[in-house]
Amino acid sequence: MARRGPASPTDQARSTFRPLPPGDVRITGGIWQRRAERNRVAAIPSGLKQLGEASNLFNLQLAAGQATGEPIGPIFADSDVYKWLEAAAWEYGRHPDEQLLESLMSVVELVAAAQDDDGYLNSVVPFRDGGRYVDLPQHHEFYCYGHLMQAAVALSRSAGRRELLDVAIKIGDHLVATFGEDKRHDVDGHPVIEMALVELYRETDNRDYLELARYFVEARGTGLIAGYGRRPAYFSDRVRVREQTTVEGHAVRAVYLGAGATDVAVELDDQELLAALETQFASMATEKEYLTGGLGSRWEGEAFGDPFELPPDRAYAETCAAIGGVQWAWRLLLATGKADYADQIERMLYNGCLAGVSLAGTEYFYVNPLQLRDGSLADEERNTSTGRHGWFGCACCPPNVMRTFASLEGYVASTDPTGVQVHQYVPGTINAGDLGLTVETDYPWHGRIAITIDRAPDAEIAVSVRIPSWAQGATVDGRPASAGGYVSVTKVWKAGDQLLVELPLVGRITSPDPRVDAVRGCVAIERGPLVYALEKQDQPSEVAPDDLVIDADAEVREEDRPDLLDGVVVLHTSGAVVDRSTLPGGPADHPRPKSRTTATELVAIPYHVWANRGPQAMRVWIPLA
Ligand code: FUB
Ligand code: ZN
Repeated sequence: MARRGPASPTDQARSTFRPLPPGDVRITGGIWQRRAERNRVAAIPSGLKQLGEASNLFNLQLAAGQATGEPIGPIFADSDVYKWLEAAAWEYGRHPDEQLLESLMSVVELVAAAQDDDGYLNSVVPFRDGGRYVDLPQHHEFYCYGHLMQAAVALSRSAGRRELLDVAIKIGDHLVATFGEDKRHDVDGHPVIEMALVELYRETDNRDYLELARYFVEARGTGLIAGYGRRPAYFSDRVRVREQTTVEGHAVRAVYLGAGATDVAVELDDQELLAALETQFASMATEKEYLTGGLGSRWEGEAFGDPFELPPDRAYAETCAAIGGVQWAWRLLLATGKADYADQIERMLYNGCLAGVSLAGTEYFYVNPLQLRDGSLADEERNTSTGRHGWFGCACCPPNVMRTFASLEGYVASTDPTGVQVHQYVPGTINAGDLGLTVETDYPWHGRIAITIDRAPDAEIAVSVRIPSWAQGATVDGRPASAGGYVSVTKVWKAGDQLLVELPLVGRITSPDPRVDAVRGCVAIERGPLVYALEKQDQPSEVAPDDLVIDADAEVREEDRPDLLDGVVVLHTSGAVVDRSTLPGGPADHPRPKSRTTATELVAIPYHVWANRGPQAMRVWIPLA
């Protein structure tokens, strides 16, 4: 059985770094371990229950001829089942549990029974819309296939079970026979099939799947999806992928496409395509990404906005988009070896993704704004003023979080011919061939990271550590290390040797680009990789953050709070409360005379734990006094 995690390039692929196989990295403590454990113990079991209650499993029973009635839920309901299966499969690999395998295999059996003889599989479309592939842009048939293939690969890699892989292969062969330049020339409205087909190729060695993935990437941007009520940009279909310079349209679609196209570029050594994808990612990161790593500012179309259109209160920043951003960044990191991508993964994981799930692990945010106003109207279930939910009518995010938490180890480290690279700092062990490391740290709360060599080859080998771009003043073994990049220490290591990385974890004040009009005149507080937020309940007299301003030269003081929100470092700074009664009437957006303010302390918690004591007013960007 191949020992591979998600997104592992083949040996022939042009990839600077290679991921470590599952099991070679273990996370033994800290935030990630705690979240992953709750995912295992609480979220994954509750996810299966939700799939039953929301009728996703019933739909598959219908398709399998085991029930009668009409399918229920969104057209892409099957994808939630497949994402859950992927989560359960990776989790089984981390923690073999026969009961989990049994329940997951019973779902696999149902999925297999729902498949048509020629490979077609969908439990909703044929029942509801009278035929296969009649509306590919909207019907998500390939999207569902893609998630099934990813689950099948996960199950094959983590448990050596082929049952779902056989279903995936049948779908893959059916797609190869049906779609392509000289066959039906068409693509799905929602990417994911691209990265899934590349993974299926990696798992089966069948190059037809890689060729089909390449075809789907190349066919995009040729106007195939025009005319369905939405403009091509929504579907990332306005510009060919290799000619595109930014991200646009529906955010999850765009980042999944970026990730899949990167897989294709790496496997085919297509440097032109890879360069285009790097340009697109850079444009996203500098012009269209929230401080939290959140992606997609528009509710309308769940889409990227124009450059610098990043309103904090109306931010959409879907949890799935941050997850897709991590997947894309990881692929670019492996392909190029550039530390910026690991920085991005860190930002997205610690803020945009983590905020999407409750500390308990079983409630989720669909959208992740950077501000919730006091008394915000709970107009619909996605609005954060309704709190996190156990599931949604459109439940794309919850099982996406589950599969991410079940495969977190994959993002920690990698190898190249010179040695091992440590990208993310978590307590645990890293094994890369003859080299074994133990990492001890309380990061992201404290900046000391001690890496002890447990085993080493009898030859020179490099241990490379990432110095994040915010880490001005970092040291490695006491020597200054520049922020942004890797520091490599190459030598003949002996068991017991240590490498000490010290990252300066101090509160810092961040100013936005002046072109982000929505937060002009505001600043945010960050500490290490964490973005901080003011939540109403922590402020003196529980003043709503809407009424708070921050001192321009505010000093930031920190306080360890092991008792609060799973244990956090709280930040204190100074500012003032605006006295509403001194504000004149008249239109809110007219210039106003100075209002009276009263000095106060501001108390900030990590953004990712907000709304764990009930939804309440919160803000990341704070107006300067
Ligand atoms: O269309 C399938 C999923 O539903 C998308 O990825 C999410 O943005 C949500 O719209
Ligand atoms: Zn989602």
